Amino acid sequence: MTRIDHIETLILDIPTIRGHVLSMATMRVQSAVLVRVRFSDGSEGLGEGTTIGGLTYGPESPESIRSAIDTYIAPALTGRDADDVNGAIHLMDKLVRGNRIAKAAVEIALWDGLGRRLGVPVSRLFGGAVTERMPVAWTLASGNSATDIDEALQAIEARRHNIFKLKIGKRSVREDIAHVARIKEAVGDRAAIRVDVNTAWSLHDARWGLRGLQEVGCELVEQPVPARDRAALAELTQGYEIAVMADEALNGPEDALAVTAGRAADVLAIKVAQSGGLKRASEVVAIGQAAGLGLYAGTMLETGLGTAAALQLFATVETLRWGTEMFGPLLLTDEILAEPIRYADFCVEVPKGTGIGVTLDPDKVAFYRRDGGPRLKTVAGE
Ligand code: MUC
Ligand code: MG
Repeated sequence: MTRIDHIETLILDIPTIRGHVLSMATMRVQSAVLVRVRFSDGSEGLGEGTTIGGLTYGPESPESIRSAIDTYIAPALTGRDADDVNGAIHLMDKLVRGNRIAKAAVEIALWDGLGRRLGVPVSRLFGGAVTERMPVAWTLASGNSATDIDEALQAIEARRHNIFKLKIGKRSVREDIAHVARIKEAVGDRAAIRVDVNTAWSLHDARWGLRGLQEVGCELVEQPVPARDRAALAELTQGYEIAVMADEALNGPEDALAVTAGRAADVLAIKVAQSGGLKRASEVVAIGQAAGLGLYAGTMLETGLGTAAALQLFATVETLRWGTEMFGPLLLTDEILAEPIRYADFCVEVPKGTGIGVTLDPDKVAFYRRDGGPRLKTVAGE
């Protein structure tokens, strides 16, 4: 029997190509937690658990993800059967409450190791890929309409993206609607425009906001109101034509069940990290499918590693009608994979190869690891 021998973690701090202005924080650095699992037969598995904007987005930080793994998860899993990924998932759920991103990072590394040992991609472990490429959105979040328009037009021209998610919620509703209108007017019918409010609006703001957004041709609004307020999400979903997508409200299958039962979204943004791993994300997919909701593959702005893992799962989903936002590596100033994920013709390509299908560039990992040099300053809540 192959056993789990050793689990190690590190944090990488990689600058972003520009300030990424969200309603709750401005990101200038992305901090990714990488996991390497070594197995008794000499094989290895890699995983990633990443969040956004320190603790401004959700309850886990890069530091808490790392310490949950080092202190609680790694000792519990060491010595266990390497191929028993389901057993590891159950044990993590039993021993560790919450901490979904930490669990996801380890679980991805276990699937990666299993795929490599079997000589198959992780998509095969989830029933097989139904596609090799998926539409990929880009997030316009420079904080400035003119810069966002330039970015959008360049992406359309390069045939890289024709779906844009605008980050709003930091300014007044009126200013945000004017910003969305300017961008929609500039791109016309060449691109779809969606927005993400990252929970910044009250229900009252959101009533005005959704009416304004649908009038200016925005097709979808993501998480306009706080995550816990499912009743407000339900009212908005049922009261407006514009599609309402749940993101922060969705932390795993239990939330997916509550959101669908409460008719509190038209679309589910499924994030591997937020769901608690590939398996739990696949359960969210199944609940969304059974409820007849729209499905969208969301990101936590992971590096190529976490992005590749997510692509392995989402490639197995026939009903990803709203596409993906698997663009994390493109927001970073540097590539940590030996072979980057490919983007072409408005799509992201699923990496080929065994496991999650990617390998790291060791020099880049050495360069960006936090404990190997001075910590880059993360700007949050600006
Ligand atoms: C989020 O809330 O969806 C995803 C894309 C992006 O730009 O930010 C993330 C977070
Ligand atoms: Mg979101």
